[in-house]
Amino acid sequence: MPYDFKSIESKWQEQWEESGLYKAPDKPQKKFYCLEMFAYPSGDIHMGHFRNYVIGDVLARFKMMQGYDVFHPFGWDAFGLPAEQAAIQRKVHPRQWTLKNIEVSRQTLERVGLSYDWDKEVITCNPDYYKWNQWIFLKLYENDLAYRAKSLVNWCPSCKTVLANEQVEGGRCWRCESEVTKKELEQWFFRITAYAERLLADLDKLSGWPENVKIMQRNWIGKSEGVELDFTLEKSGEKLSVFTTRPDTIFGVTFMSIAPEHPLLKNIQIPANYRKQVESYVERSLKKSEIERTTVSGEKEGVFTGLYAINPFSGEKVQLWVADYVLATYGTGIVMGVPAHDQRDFLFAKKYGLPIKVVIQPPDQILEPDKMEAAYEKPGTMVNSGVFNDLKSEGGIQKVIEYSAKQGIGRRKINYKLRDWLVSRQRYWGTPIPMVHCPECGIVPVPEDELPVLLPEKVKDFLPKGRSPLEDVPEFINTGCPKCKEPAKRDPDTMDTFVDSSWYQLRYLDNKNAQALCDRKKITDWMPVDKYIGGITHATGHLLYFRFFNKFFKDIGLLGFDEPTVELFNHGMVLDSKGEVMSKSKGNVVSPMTVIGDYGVDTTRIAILFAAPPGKEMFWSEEGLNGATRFLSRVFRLVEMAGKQSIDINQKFNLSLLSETDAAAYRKLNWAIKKVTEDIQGFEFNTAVAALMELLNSISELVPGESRVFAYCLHKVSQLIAPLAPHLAEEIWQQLGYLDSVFKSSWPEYDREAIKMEQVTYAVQINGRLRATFDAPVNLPEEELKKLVLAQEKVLYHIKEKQLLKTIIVPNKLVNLVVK
Ligand code: ANZ
Ligand code: ZN
Repeated sequence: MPYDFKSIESKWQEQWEESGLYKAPDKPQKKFYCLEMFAYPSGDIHMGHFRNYVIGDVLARFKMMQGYDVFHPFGWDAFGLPAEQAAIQRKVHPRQWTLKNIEVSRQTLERVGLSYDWDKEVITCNPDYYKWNQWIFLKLYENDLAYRAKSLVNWCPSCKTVLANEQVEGGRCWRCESEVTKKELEQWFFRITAYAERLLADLDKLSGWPENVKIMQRNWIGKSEGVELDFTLEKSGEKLSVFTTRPDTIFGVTFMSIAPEHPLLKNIQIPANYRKQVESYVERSLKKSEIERTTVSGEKEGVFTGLYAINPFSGEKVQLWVADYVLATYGTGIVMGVPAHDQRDFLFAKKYGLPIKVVIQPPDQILEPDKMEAAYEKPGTMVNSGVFNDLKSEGGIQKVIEYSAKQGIGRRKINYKLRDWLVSRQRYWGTPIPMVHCPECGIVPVPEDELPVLLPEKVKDFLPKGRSPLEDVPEFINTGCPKCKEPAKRDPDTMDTFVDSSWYQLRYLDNKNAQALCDRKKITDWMPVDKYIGGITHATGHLLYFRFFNKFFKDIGLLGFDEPTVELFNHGMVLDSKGEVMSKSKGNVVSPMTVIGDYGVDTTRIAILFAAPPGKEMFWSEEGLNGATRFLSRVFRLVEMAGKQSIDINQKFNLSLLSETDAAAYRKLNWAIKKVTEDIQGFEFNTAVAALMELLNSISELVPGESRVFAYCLHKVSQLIAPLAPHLAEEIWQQLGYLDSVFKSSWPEYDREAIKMEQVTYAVQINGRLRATFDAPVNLPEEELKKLVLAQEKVLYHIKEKQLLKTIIVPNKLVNLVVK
């Protein structure tokens, strides 16, 4: 390296900090809110984080130079399991562990010169932050959007702990491998389902979101339009409602299935000789995970209850089964089984020898139940369906629904797959739930002016036991009822950490406000977020909660827009050179800090940015670092050659007055300006770097003393490279004679005249005959010309299904194709 990157880096980092380069004005003229997903303070910043932050940093600096007032904050998602685990293993308090990690990580991020305004930092485990979680909780409660309900949780009887779904492996506890059971617990929920329709409909407004994320959210919300139809239990007459999207198959019902955990099962009289079987089946299925139960390919199991149900349309009597492919939490928890037209029902019927009755006839074949190898699930014509015969499925569905409504045996129904958000956790390290349980008054919210409810520092034991450790802290748990003032108990649970991350973008704006979550004016000035950058893993969890909270805030008048972020960008993963995920266990982790120590921040940035477009996965290689080193050294040397000379960087050159090499370099420069601008805008940073590398080649051909554009080009290069390699850019900018920061200079604009290309008309001959003509820029490189030829419709027509043997090009005149 021809320059000492260490001293350059620290020099500029200090200067930037001192001059307040990253401070956003209180009142922006032209705002740009650049947000990266905040970090879990685990103590080490790995290559994936680093890449994500660099992507955001490039954008923030670019926008600064484009004249935006950029708001670019950072913070810490500081509550959650790992801190607790560290506390249990290492006997340090979660707060101490967390705050120390934050300290170390913040220093790391400062050391790599990221453009964050640290004055706006948020730390979610601090009372001045989580107070507002509690405030939001109260508001949700006020609006009937926070409620308590019993819910089945995974329970390990030997660890005596609640397990998350991911902690259950094949029905066993991940830690002790004993069989997991289900336990009913009173839990807090947020009624996100009340927003299902808006969360779905507003996806259409998110033009700046990746299509795949929107599809994932759409599927997760899972809107399904159908009807509830009432069957009745034979003898007792008990109502058995089913939800179906295919009422046109009502005459094909040959059995019914009820979910094992359905409350009705406890109330209905199962004949004595069936009871044992049913009970043991129910117990077995409760151990399975939802995924095991619902995969289409999985074995469908069930047990007959000995009871029969009556089809309200045909009057037919069918068997009632308990089957665990039916989920208690979807629809009514009861399904009408139509084996001929539903694949799961088909497999079930085959397994247990239940009848198959065809009621939908396809247009092109006659279905025979005995010969069917799979259900026919597509629409068709209704048959064996009484008065509905000969209707097409679509019309039939409507007719059956109308008929059922008229008869009072059914009603139109829209269901969503989306479930309410279970937010209570029986853990220590989280936001206390601001509720009091009073023996007299029941559940009483803590008054707003008593917030925050502080998380007690001292707890006997952090080890989770399926009940919150806070239950064992008398000073915390015992309190007075806010209503009747008599002794009462605080809610012992803490909130899911996804609550913390659902609104942090607002707190950044006003992180010291003690009166409000965020000043309304600041929200109006800065929100919504202009670009949100983060991993695809958050497509349905975090990003859905984030949108839900924004809509709720709108409803309570905190803000005035529907969506928290206009544009979303998912960065790719960082893999090792063999394409494997970096992980401690594989021993292939490359620490960004080591690399930065050896090569410098800018070189590391360029290596990362050049290796792949930000949205794609990136393979880490040392080779990339060497390439980046050569590139930056070259920039530095050329600037040294240019020396200090004052130049009007806003001037334009007249191409016809320049020498041939100067004109070529000037053209190249303006192409590069156009390309770098568009590529940064379009998150194609790798090709932006490539364009600069090409530009350097052209500049290198100039003779500094003779060329009229040599120095001019380098002034522009310093600006163009600034978002990508900020320290070097600032250094050479100063060497070129500027006193103020390069980030205060305005982003270069290209000279339209210089990139105008003369067009020429090519003739295309195919096997010697003129077949087409087309226009192309003069002197187009051969490769691009070939692509252009093969995109011509007439050419395609003449060579289709033939083999292209040879392409002969006469520049700016003729393309000759030989095909066979
Ligand atoms: C009868 C039927 C016949 C069905 C047919 C389909 C095809 P979506 O689109 O996902 O909403 N179903 C209803 N509740 C269920 C539950 N709790 N657990 C498992 N399956 C359930 O699917 C709706 C369909 O899923 C419903 O329509 C029902 O099966 C099943 F030829 O009813 B159908
Ligand atoms: Zn009370």
